[in-house]
Amino acid sequence: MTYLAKPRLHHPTLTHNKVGYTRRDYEGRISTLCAGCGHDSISAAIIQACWELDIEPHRVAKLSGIGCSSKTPDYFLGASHGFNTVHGRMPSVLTGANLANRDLLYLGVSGDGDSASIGLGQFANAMRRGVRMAYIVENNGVYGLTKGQFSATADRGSRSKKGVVNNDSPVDLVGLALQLGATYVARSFSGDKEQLVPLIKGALGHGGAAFIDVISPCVTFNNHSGSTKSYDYVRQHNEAVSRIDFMPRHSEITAQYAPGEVIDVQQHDGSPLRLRKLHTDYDPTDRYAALSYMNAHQARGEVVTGLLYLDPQATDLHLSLNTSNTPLNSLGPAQLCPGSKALEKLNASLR
Ligand SMILES: Cc1ncc(C[n+]2csc(CCOP(=O)(O)OP(=O)(O)O)c2C)c(N)n1
Ligand code: SF4
Ligand SMILES: [Mg+2]
Repeated sequence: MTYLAKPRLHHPTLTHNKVGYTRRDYEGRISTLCAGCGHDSISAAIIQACWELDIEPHRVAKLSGIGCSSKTPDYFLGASHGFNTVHGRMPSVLTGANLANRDLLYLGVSGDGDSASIGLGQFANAMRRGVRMAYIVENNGVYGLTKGQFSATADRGSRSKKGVVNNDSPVDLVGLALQLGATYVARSFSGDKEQLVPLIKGALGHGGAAFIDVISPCVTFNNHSGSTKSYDYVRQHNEAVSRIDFMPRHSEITAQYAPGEVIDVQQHDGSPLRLRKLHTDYDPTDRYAALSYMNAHQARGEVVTGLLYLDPQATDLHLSLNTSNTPLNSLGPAQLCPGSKALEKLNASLR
């Protein structure tokens, strides 16, 4: 069932993007997730973002762990590189792949169990090191694949489908990403494609560690009253602090907004990004103010969404390690193994 291929035929009049692909070319196999699962909406948003950005599918590497969320890379970007790793281990495999080939765009897809429970250490270190990637957590507050146990992101006081109350404090991945040094941090909702698509585009164009926590309801195990990750709860408590407009590379920003409400930034890939502040008291360029704003609103039961923090001067792991500009997988034997004389010289410089 997991491997249902989609028919390749499609309508000949489908619009092509600048690199000659239709939206269908960014799809994958037919999803086997439950009908209505939030994760499928996130896959649709990723497809839309990559098509609109004119990304050639072979330039993307999509990596995931284990879970319903981690199955989703099979359902989008069927022509891209993919690696379904071990539970909680996606970040280290992504880091290794990124170091070997810096020319690809890295998309990490994970679940709240995958990243906040078993993979918390891996998540933390990838953020801390500034690995250049768009890291998306499809957060439903439960282990969907193993039938609905509370995950580490379940809010204290929230109830399981059978009525059991969660007494543990939640891990807030957005708060952690902010503290650990991620340079693009956002929260969104799978039911808000208008907000999510530009956030994914911004993350793909970012020059460092970009993290998006997407609340993505599990319709089978965590969509009842008493859950804080249900469609109804998030719709009623969603407090968007910002919207972003993401323009294709080299395009001119023409829209006008009230002064003081807008921040224009040039992303790593040259695409202009316009951040519209919806709350005047919110400062998305101040990491610590963002953190305390989030905590204050969270205490009131609000789900703060939007681009929460952005550092346009972001740097990444390659810069801090001073790696070669040529991807390591493209270096020839002479460069990789320059011989004993070069080794002696290097050793002498370290004495
Ligand atoms: C090492 C290891 N431990 C436990 C499991 C069992 N397991 C598979 S998926 C999963 C949780 C998935 O939860 P999450 O990441 O939130 O994804 P979701 O299914 O909710 O999208 C667990 C515990 C496993 N596959 N491997
Ligand atoms: S069990 Fe939950 S997370 Fe898994 S596919 Fe079904 S609705 Fe989605
Ligand atoms: Mg989950």
